[in-house]
This record gives sequence, structure tokens and C-alpha cells, in this order.
Amino acid sequence: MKFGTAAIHAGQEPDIATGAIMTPIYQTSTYVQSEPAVHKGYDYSRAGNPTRTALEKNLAALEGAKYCAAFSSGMGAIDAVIKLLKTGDHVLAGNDLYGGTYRIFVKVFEQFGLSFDFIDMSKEENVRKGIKPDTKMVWMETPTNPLLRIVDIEMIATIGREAGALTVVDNTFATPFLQRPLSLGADIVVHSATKYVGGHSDVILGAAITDDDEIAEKLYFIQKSSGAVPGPFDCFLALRGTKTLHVRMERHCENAKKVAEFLAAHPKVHHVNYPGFKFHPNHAVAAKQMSGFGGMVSFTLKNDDIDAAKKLTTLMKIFALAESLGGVESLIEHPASMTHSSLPREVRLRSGLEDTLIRLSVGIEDADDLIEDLKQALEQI
Ligand code: P1T
Repeated sequence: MKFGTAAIHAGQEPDIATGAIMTPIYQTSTYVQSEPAVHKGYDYSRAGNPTRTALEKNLAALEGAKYCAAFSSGMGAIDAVIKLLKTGDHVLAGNDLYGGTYRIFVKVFEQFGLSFDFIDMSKEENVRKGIKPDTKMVWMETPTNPLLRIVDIEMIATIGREAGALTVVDNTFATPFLQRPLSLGADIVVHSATKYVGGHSDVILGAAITDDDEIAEKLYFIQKSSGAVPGPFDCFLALRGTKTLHVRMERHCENAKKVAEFLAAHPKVHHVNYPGFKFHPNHAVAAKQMSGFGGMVSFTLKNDDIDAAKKLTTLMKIFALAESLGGVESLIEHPASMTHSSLPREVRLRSGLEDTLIRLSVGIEDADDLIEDLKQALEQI
């Protein structure tokens, strides 16, 4: 089944009881049993719920995998994946990650005796040097949030495998429509399905996806034991989102390209991060492992002034000033004071995340209007 067909049909059967074409919202906490421990596959909704099952099957199919465990947020999924490890284990992670991912690693899991190193993963020798005898997981985002660097999944997964470490890819920015990390050798994919998968800024949801029987069994165990599960209505909303993922992503990619080109040619703009540009340092890797360059763009101003950067975010008429990304509507934000404020400033600067960086989530509105909006705001600073 091709992607667009799977997006609409995978995991979704007409309702057995009524024939309803849409998966019902099974808004129930428990299920009646005919005898103790005899039931129709579901006993309690923390352990399983049919609406959640439909979403999990759908997301697994889109990533080309057998298994998906859905969580109540992207952070819930990340939390569950890290719980595959034990005290003393080391995680080698990219140095350009969503601020919340850095925060849970350092502020939560270091307390439990896990250790983390954050490195520039674009260079093979860095990754090889970063592996320690107790490295059990290699963690990457690609494209990265918010600098849109690209990490070579196949290269990292090979190094991870040789070291006996699991390779995890946060595929939130690319989505399975543009990039399938498991087919490139990764062991686990995580998503903030809050973003492109849901696609309408109306749900917080996460997923961890794998093709490995043993990892899946452990993830389902953690899912039901820790209990960060999404409610049935949220699963329904995410399922409704996946049905149009392929169509939305095409427009996100088209619009982001136009916006990035406009910004790159603007006299007040210093540097534009967009993996679709030939001069992007990781363009060749992006072209190799992605089928499009995504809907995210970040940039700095020539006027290296944090106040000007912040002011710009308030002057937009269509782009909304808000955290998050991946919805149909365009968003603008200032990572240093918003999504990445949990990173100490020196850590941010070391990884190249400047105080003046502005991030755009380019929506699927008319690109001319988006460009006009950026133009009028840039004129005012
Ligand atoms: O917000 P939540 O669904 O818990 O997902 C966390 C998360 C995980 N991974 C990546 C790459 C992310 O970007 C996020 C959340 N990011 C934002 C809210 C943001 O504005 O960048």
C-alpha cells in the first residue's frame, strides 16, 4: 500500500457494530468481562483502547513498522524510550535538540544515574569518538530543532549497531512522509504527533515506533506501567490528522521553499537555515534521506540585535507568535526565550543557537500572503 492510501486506511476498519466508516471514539475506561480475565481483547483503557489501537496501527504502517505505542505527548514517548535504559547507561545525543528533550535528559534522567553527552552529529568522527563502553543509546533529531541541521541516519545507525547501542530518531520535523528512519537502520522512531501528524494544533500526543519485537514488548510494558497514555478523543483527532498528512506535507514543503528563498534574498536577513538550499552544509545528506525538505525555516537578522528579533515576531499579521509547529497555520517564535529557554545560554551558543534566531513553522496558507506578511514586518524593524 502506498503512503497516501495507508494514511487514510491503515489500521482502520469500518466499526464492527455499526459499519461507521470513522473509527469510533471508544470513550471508556474499562470493558465488561464474561468471566474473570475473559474479554474481547481489552480489559482497561490504560493498557489498551480500540481508538488508540487504530491510531497505533496507522502510525506503525506509515513508518513501515510493526509496532507503535502512543503516548499522551511527545515528551511522554521520549520518557518511555529512555526508560528502556538502566542506571549507569550512557546516551550519546545530538547537540541541537528540542529544549524539552534536553531538559528531561539532564534534569530528570541524570538524577537516576543515566549520563548524556551532546555532540555535533553531522561529523562521523565526532560520533565514533563520543561512543563509550557504556553507551546504550544514540539519540538524534533530524532535521534538528531549531537549526534544521541534518544528521545522516544510516551512518549513525551503523555506528550505533557496531557499539551495541539502540539508535533513536525523533522524526517529528520530517514525518514519515518525508523520511523513514527505520528503513535506514534506526531501531526506534519517536514523534511529537502534536505537530505535523496531528496537523491542526488541537492535540498533544506522542508515539514511539519500532519493528523490533523485543523493544516493542518493553515499550508496551512501560506504556501501561507508567501510564502516559492518550485519551480516545485525542487519538481520534490524531487519526483524523494522519489522513491528510501527505497532502499537507506537500504544501508545507512548497511554501517553506518559497519563504526560505524570499528570506535569503532579503537585505535585512543574515542567514537562513533551510535544508533545501544547495549551500546548506548538510544538503547532500538531506537529499539522500528525505523526499522533501520540510516546512520549517529559521533565520537570523543582519542587525544582530535580540530586541529587533523579538520585535519582528510581534509584527506579523498572519504568522502567529506561538510555540509548537506543524499545524496548518503558520507560526513564528523566538527559540532562545521560548522553546529552547530551558537550555543554559552557554549550551545554546555552543551548539550555534544564537539569541537572535527566529523560527518559522510555515503553514499551508497561500505562500504569497505569508511572504507579504514577512515583508511588511521586516520593513518595520
Ligand atoms: O510537545 P510534545 O508533544 O510533548 O513534544 C515534544 C517534542 C519532541 N520532539 C520535538 C522535535 C519537538 O519539537 C517537541 C515539541 N516541540 C515544541 C513544542 C516546539 O515548539 O519546538
